[in-house]
Amino acid sequence: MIDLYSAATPDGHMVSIALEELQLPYALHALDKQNSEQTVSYGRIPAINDRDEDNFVVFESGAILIYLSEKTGKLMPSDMKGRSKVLQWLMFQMGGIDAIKDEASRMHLFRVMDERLQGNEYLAGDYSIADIANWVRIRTHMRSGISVDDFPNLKRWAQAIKARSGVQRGLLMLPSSRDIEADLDESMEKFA
Ligand SMILES: N[C@@H](CCC(=O)N[C@@H](CS)C(=O)NCC(=O)O)C(=O)O
Repeated sequence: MIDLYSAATPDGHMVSIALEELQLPYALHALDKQNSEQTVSYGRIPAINDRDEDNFVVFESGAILIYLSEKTGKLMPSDMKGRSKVLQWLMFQMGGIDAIKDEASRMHLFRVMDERLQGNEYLAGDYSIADIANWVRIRTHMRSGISVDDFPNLKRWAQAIKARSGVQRGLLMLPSSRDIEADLDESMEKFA
């Protein structure tokens, strides 16, 4: 059993979605992101504690996704190049999409993803932790009214991931405020 310490933030949703997609049993400790002292790792969320591995604690959302993938042998291939591709797109989120500061860099990074998704169903081979990590961020960026018509492949990919039942379950585990969810849904519809 895994303890998940998390909140309704993109990084928090990333981990609840991965746990749902992997169908791993977990106990959710839903915390307030402003007041996350009850977590197991430096007062930060998301974090997990794997009770079956001598209470092994992992923090940082990207590291948690890699850990869960390696624990289950799913959502990331084990061959060197396949694994590298997933890690490249995971790091693309951590260092790029996650850190977008202005409109020009956002447009650039969306263009990179759109080109990648032209002729590729997912970012790195089969559906993987890289798709989950990028999707939670794209979802929140869509709230800010980007010109979506320029990114047809990104649109198709975002809709396909949204439709996954594991993704929906992962979001529902940590509901955002009603206003935010309605806003996100509306943006996602416009995006379609
Ligand atoms: N890079 C981290 C970001 C995590 C993060 O910023 N967590 C915030 C809430 S969204 C937090 O725990 N803040 C409390 C603190 O740092 O003391 C990840 O991806 O897990």
